[in-house]
Amino acid sequence: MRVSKMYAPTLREVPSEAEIPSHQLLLRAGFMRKSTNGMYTYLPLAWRVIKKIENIIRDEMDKKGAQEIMMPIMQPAEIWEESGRWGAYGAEMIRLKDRHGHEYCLGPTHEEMVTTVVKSDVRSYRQLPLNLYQIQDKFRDERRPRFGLMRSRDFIMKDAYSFDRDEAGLDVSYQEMYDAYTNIFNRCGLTFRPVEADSGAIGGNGSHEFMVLAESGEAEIVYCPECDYAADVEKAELHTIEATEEAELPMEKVLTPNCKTIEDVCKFLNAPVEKSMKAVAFQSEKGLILCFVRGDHEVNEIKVVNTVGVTEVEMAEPELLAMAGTFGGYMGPVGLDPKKVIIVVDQSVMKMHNICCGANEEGYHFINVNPGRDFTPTYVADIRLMAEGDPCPHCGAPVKKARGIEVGQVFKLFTKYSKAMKATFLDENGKEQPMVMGCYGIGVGRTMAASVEQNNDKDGMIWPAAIAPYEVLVVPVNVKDEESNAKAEAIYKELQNAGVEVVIDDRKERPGVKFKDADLIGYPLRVVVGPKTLTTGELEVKVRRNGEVHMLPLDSDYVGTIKEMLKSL
Ligand code: 9G3
Repeated sequence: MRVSKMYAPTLREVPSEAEIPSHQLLLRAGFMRKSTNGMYTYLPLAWRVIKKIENIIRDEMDKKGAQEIMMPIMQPAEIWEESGRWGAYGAEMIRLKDRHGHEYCLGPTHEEMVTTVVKSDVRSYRQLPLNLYQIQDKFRDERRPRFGLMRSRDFIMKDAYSFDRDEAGLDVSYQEMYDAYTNIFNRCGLTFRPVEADSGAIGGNGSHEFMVLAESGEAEIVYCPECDYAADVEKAELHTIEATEEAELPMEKVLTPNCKTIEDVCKFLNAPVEKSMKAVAFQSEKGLILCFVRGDHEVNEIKVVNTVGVTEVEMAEPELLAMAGTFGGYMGPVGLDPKKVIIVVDQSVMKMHNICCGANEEGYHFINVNPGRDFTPTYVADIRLMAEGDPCPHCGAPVKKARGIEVGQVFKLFTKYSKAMKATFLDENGKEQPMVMGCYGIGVGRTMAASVEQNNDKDGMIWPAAIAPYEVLVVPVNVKDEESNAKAEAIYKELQNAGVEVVIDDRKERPGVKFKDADLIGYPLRVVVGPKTLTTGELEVKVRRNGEVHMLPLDSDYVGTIKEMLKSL
């Protein structure tokens, strides 16, 4: 490739909507362009990176015996009705009709499709286990697409689905994918951590997310500095906090003027915040949900969703609160009608005594509220968000928090889809059994973006050689100097013949301009050839990652040395 011919239109100014380094740099260095909100065209450099990531994925998947297929991107409504999910997703699923009026969606994921394929052809236990995967565009109509490829509407996903005879088989398939993912992200040169993840309504310890550690990550993870525990904060389980015994005092209503937060109330009443409880109100398809945690704790939305068994929750509108007989800022569980509101109380609150909380009336709180005596929850559960310093659920040491980008997820589905969609097989005894399934995803574009988040500096991107768009850039410093230019062209050809992915910057530009572009695009190695090269008899090879310069004699096996250097980059 010649830079004079390469389609990599660089930008001086990036749009202000690009908030994070990967979004900015991928636009600035001419890797991609926005097509419309949340959709991007991958230009040649990005597409080369994507293809390399895909081929690493293919290699590791194939090594585990998974087989690649390709399913249509448009999916008929019927199969989603069969699984019960046509109605479960709202506007995030984009729906369309064909000329005959038949309904479809653009595939947001392919559990229904793959289950439909497998159930019609797999009859016997002898045909299992089976793992099928594809690498394909998905579409989800995100409410707020942002961060470039991190949260786009159109995105490339590798999705794999395993089918086993029983749970023991699923455990094996799951572990194989877990190991394949570890190899894939290592080969992509990422610093990552597999963490325990929320497995939603299915429950069990059936999900891990692969998190690339980065400041800009949208996910929050907790990890233990003393043992190997690590979890998505959405999943992190907390033990009940036991309270010391205490005599129950009579409940009283007190005036608490101008107290907006629980901290204000506690200050006003001169009470410790650990003896108070605060409320968060959500609305859902099952109606209003009021959640109560200790005053200094936070509510974990995902745990609430799982406890109540709803698909999602949103912050409740004030009108809803009024209808349920409460008032924002003064919400409490005492005197609420369980027919009008679902009351979810954190397990640790149930151990507390003589609590201070809202009285469902503007300007008033109750003191000396006692669970059981003064109110009855609809659900008692762990609904607390783990905070830094909370005890590790494995060893008790204080946990730490970090941010991460979720690039992969492995997930045990068990028989959720096979039962709903009647994907069964005949076991050794001729008995019909539902297949036991797993699903495994990798965000391919997101993996590229995550690599940029982890590998950049003020001058641009720094690609690990395994996924770099090209490995080496040859820079003739003065294309008008015939002799040295001819030498640069010869070295370019030599590297090309040796199988190195090489680019020559043949433009009539000043060296400074060429070096700036080289740093921006982030070629792992830059080889400079100028008149000086011929007089000293040495090539200058610069490593993008650490700025190290190596002088390689022209009469040495410099091609071999360059290939060797690339192996460690
Ligand atoms: C939908 C819409 C959005 C969705 C889904 C369905 C997320 C949906 C979860 C998954 C799980 C796995 C295959 C590979 C591994 C992960 N958002 N999920 O099912 F209709 Cl609109 O996609 N899928």
